[in-house]
Formats: sequence, C-alpha cells, structure tokens
Amino acid sequence: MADTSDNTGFCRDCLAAARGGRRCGKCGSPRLLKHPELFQLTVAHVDCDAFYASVEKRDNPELADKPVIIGGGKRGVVSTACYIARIRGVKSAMPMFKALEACPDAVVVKPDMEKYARVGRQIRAMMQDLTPLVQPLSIDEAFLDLAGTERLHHDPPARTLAKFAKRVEAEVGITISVGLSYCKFLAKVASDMNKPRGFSVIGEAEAVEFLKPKPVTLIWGVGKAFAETLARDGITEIGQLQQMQENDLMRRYGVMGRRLYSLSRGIDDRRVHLNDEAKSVSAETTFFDDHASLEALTPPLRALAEQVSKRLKKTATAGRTVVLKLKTADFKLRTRNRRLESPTQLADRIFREGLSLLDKELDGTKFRLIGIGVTDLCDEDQADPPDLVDPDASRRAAAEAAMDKLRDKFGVKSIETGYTFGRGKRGHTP
Ligand code: TTP
Ligand code: MG
Repeated sequence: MADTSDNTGFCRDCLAAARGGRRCGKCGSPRLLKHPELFQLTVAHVDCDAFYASVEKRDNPELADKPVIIGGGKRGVVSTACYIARIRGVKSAMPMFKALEACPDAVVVKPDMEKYARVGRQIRAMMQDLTPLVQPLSIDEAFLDLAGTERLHHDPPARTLAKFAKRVEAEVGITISVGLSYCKFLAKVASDMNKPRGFSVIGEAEAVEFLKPKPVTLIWGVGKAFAETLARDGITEIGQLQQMQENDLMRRYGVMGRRLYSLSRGIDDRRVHLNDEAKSVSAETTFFDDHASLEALTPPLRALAEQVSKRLKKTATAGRTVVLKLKTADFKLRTRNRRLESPTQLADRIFREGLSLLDKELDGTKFRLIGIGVTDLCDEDQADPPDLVDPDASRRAAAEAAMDKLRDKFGVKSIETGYTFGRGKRGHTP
C-alpha cells in the first residue's frame, strides 16, 4: 500500500506523500495534490490537452515552442490550437482567417484523423488497464470509475490516476488533465479547471458551495439557447437554482427542470458505463395506409433522412453506407445498401442515395414501412469533402448548413424543405 499516512495528499511528480508546505519535501515540485476527500473519491474524467495539437507537437519537435493551429480542412475552421496559440486568442471552431489575424505567426497543420484516432485508442487501452469501467465520450476524453480498484493497484484512485498521467506523458508523449470527484458531472467540471496537465478534485462536502457562484452554463445540457431562456427568467447562477423547489423547476422547464434541481445541488446518480457504441444510425416510419408511389414515399423519406442527419451531426459522426429499409404490405422486409465514396452526415446526401435506391424498388408493390439509415460510422471530420465533380452538391451542403443554423435558432419546424413541406412537389430523381 502506498504511503498515504498523513492522509492529506502527494506530489504529482515523484508521488511522495505531501507533508505540508507548498513544495514537495522530496523533489521540490510545486505540483502537490491535497484534498480532505482525496483518497475516497473514485469517479474520474480524463481529457487530453489540446489533443490534435499535442500529437503534432510530439511528432515534430520543431513545433514545440511555436503557436500551432490544427485545421483548415474543408470548413476552414480551427479544430484546435495549442496553448501558446490560445493565449493569443485562438479557439476551436474559429474561422481560420480570424485565427490568423489573432496569431499571424501560427503554424497551421492539416488534421490527420487516422493518427489521432490511433493515439486515442492507445490512451483508451491504457485507461482500461486502470479499470474495466471506462466510458469514452470522444476521441480524447473518457469517464473512469475506479471504485474497487485499490486492491489491484495497491493505491487509491487518486494516486493511480496521477501515475496514469505520468505514464501517458512518458509512453504516448502528450499531456492529459484529470478531474476527480464522486460523480460524473463534477469530475468533468474538475478536469477542465486547471488545464493543461491539470488534476483537480471536487469533494462531496464542498460541492454545493463550489457550485453556488458558477454560471448555469456549467450544468450539463444547458447550452446557449437554454441559458438565454433561464436568463429571461432572471436565473444566471447555479446558486439561484439551489434555492428553487423541484416541482417549480419541473413546471417551468419540464424534464430539464429535474436535472437543474439535482445537478445544481451536486446530485448526479448517473453511473459510468461501457458504451454500447452505435453501429448504425437510422429512422423509420410505419404508414397508416400502405403506399406504392414515389410521390407518396418521397416526403417521409426526406423527413427520415433529416432525422438521421440530425443525430449524426449531434454526435459528430458520419456514415459511409446508406441503407434503405422497406416493409411490404405483406410484411416482407427489403433492405438495400449503397456504399458512398466519402462518408456523409448530410440529410441531402442521405436522402438522395435513399431515393435512388427506392426508385429501383417501385414495381407497384405496396409498402407499409420505410426507413433510412447509415452504417460504417466514422468521425465527422472525414465526412462530405467539397465535391469537385458535382458543384451542386457543395451548394446544397452549404444550404443545409445554413438551414441547420436557422433550425438551431428558431426550432426545427421553422424550416421545411420542398420534400417535407408539400408532398414531393419538386423533382425527385437525384
Ligand atoms: P477538446 O478536448 O474539446 O479540445 P482539446 O483537446 O483540443 O483542448 P483541451 O481539452 O485542452 O481544451 O477536443 C478534442 C479534439 O477534438 C481537439 O483536439 C480537436 C477536436 N475538436 C474539433 O475538431 N473541433 C472542435 O470544435 C473541438 C472543440 C474539438
Ligand atoms: Mg481535450
């Protein structure tokens, strides 16, 4: 068992027990970790620092002290920037021209998704050496529950995680930040608190006080639009939510009200669980009356393609194969696949492929169900490259992005395409 005899903390560099003072008595490092609940907490969130940029710096030491921006792919936006570039104001999702205005001497590197995925997998495998309970959230972050691992590692979770951070630095060559708490919500908040190379702890006893002055946007699921709704009701700080009754919050905000009630008080019962990774994304509908004509089948197909696209965009994924599903009036199932040249998350492309598959099935058969989906899922960064062969496709992709923006702003129903609005009034062959 590790020496945690004074039970206050340890040095993140040499792992010696901390004995008071601001520096480690053994190695002199200021990176001491102390907290009254340090050795009881088991839920962690681990997130790599400036992930893509860190990997590129690792692979090209000349970049070490330079501001580095990863991006400039199809959308001309910043994927991420190293911490040197961030000090100069560069942020993820910023248009590249703005980023270069803020930081003209930045080195811009094109993303190499395969490489980042490889590094992400390597780190994930190392996480699985710590505990089987690893729940990845994205390419560079995951929740870990280390309850019950003390006997295996001969260390409490806090020390196991500090060792892990050192191991990632030594073996992978990039840095990570760790948040340790008693629940997922606060573990994730903590990992973001002193990046890069951070390790923050939020204990149960301090949770309510800690949350009180924080903005409501810290709460999971409170995005810009919902924060504006809350602000209109005069609520901007979590402390205000702490004063409100659960039924009042639920009456005002529905299901989200319950979440506001619990999370504002640091109550979060969600467990760390293994992801059942989605293998496909699809949507289908069963008709009231059976349909045989393209005219009748086109509007639902378009609406379903939009649902699929919405889910892909939300999860930052894309699919390379489009699947059309039909069920005949006598319950026979037909599925038809088409592999695309590049993965897609666009409703327009999914719809058009689906429509051309559908076209071949129309032989007078009546259908009771239609579904559309994508499989062979991958990260969205590989999706929908500007189409040089078909300039119309790029135009439609831009139109779709504009519609998505409007939908976000005004709600889904505000924008309807010709296909879902009327009954397939526009031409239908792709
Ligand atoms: P993040 O973990 O959000 O960001 P980061 O790792 O670059 O920086 P940090 O965690 O230290 O704040 O995202 C992980 C990777 O995902 C990031 O390196 C690049 C990619 N990404 C995008 O491509 N676009 C985006 O808008 C964001 C936020 C991330
Ligand atoms: Mg990160």
